[in-house]
Amino acid sequence: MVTLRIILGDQLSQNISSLSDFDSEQDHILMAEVMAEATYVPHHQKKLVFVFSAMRHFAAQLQAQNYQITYIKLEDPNNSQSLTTEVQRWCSAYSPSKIIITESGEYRVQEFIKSWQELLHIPVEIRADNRFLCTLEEFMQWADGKKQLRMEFFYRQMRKKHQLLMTADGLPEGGSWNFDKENRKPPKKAMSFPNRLSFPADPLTQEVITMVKKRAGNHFGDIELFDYALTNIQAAETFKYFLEHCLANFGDYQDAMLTGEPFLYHSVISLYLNVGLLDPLDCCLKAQNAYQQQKAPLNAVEGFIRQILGWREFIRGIYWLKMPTYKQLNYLQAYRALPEFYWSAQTKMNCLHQVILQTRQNAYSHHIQRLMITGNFALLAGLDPQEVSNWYLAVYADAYEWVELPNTMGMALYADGGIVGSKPYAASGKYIKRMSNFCTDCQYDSQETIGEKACPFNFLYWYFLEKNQNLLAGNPRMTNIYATLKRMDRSKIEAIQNQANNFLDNLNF
Ligand code: FAD
Ligand code: DLZ
Ligand code: SF4
Repeated sequence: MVTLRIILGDQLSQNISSLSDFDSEQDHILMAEVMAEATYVPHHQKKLVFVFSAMRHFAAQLQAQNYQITYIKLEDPNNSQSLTTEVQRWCSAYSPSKIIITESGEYRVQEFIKSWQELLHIPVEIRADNRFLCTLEEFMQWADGKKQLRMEFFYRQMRKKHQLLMTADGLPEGGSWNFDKENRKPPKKAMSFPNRLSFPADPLTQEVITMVKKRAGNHFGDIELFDYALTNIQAAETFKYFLEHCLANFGDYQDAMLTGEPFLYHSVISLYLNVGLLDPLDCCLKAQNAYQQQKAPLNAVEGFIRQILGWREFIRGIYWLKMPTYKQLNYLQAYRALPEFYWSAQTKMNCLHQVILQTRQNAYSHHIQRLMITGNFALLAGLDPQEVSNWYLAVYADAYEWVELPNTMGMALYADGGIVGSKPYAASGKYIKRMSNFCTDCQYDSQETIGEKACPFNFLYWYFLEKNQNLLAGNPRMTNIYATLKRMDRSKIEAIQNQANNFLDNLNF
């Protein structure tokens, strides 16, 4: 009797739990490209090319090793365009005795997978996703009974569990768990960055590009110049290049932002990690090795490992701990519609213009651009968290709800009231001026708070603090800033409010 193994578009790893005991005599794999997954948010065209082409490359790799596999292309005439009905169609034709699948990364998908057993009258075994460094049970146990969940303490536990950057005495390498204060340097005047590896589209990818243009050509994003890695081998080459050419400077300039330099020293591997083309533990071990061989300093290596071992795992744990209600949270009662310029990039605010332009070109922007430019603006302007979340889910090649949602709702918008972060990441134009060169070419003046040339981040910053003081002033981490607001002249506050209201009423003009 046949066992059907299902592989989803972000499960492209041969070591995944659903394939662990594959029996080449009996078992069969099903993979399906479906419009339902391509359009539940209007994914960036490059993201669609990446997912579909990586799926096809993975299927070809399995076929070359004689795995029995059915691969449904988006344009197959019988494709019903939904995952559930494609599984149903295969089961009606071949009557498998059992279905095996690895749990989905998204609550939405996991819910319909759970319905299959009853719907299809076939046993469905849903296996834990073995591509993470912390199991969900382990995270739930860690979180149980804690008043506050803080990434830093979770991260220390993960460091000990995986023996990463630990001395033989069980202490953190270099005497400290976290070297963040040595990172976060502003960009220097003349900086040069290593070129990136480029993988020009092969015929298989060309076919996918043509298909995506036809089926989703109205979605956001440039499709031309697609050159992301599409196989585990190419992704490993990309990561090796990062280790050799970027890691040493990663820590220092992690938060810097520059016009025309979307990648700086970042790894640009999240899209590969999230679909299974790279393994997170392997990446951490290789980064540790670079430190041990004195190829990169501790602040860079610890900072990099913390992102993967700490933040990535913590964020996933929060998602599964708090869903489905997490998605509805709106602690700051923010209801303003997402302005049109998040799609068009047409705004006089140069920082937003540059970041949205890079997003349109690459389906990528680095963490501080997501957090302190597009996210910070959305926070200060009171944009609706669900609209903002859907935007982030659509525009980035690495976006899947398990990782996108807590980053957006929690870290960027404080819509969860402090589950992910201890205070809102609100900042004025002065921060952006210090960490980037965006302000040099802006029509606004980052030093001005009121008046025609005033930087919107400046007046929106104070407007935001004033508007939300009932919810935020009691936060001990915000005592100083509220003390400054309290000392501010009432007439200045009123001028700021007028300017902010006028600006927000005209966001789309
Ligand atoms: P690097 O800066 O080189 O970092 C290395 C790796 O660490 C990343 O590849 C990523 O896997 C991991 N990492 C770093 N920060 C985080 C974080 N906060 N959460 C989870 N993993 C992290 N990341 C996604 O993978 N998918 C998303 O949909 C996503 N949405 C985000 C939305 C917002 C509003 C914000 C503020 C952050 C979001 N992030 C998301 C986290 C982070 O911005 C990206 O992981 C990172 O920019 C990817 O670029 P990189 O691979 O060059 O990362
Ligand atoms: C993101 C995505 C897209 C665009 N298309 C497909 C698809 O056609 N078939 C598929 O199996 N998976 C796709 N995916 C990934 C799923 O949406 C993904 O499994 C969920 O987002 C869970 O993380
Ligand atoms: Fe952005 Fe203000 Fe700087 Fe302009 S002046 S780039 S709006 S921070």
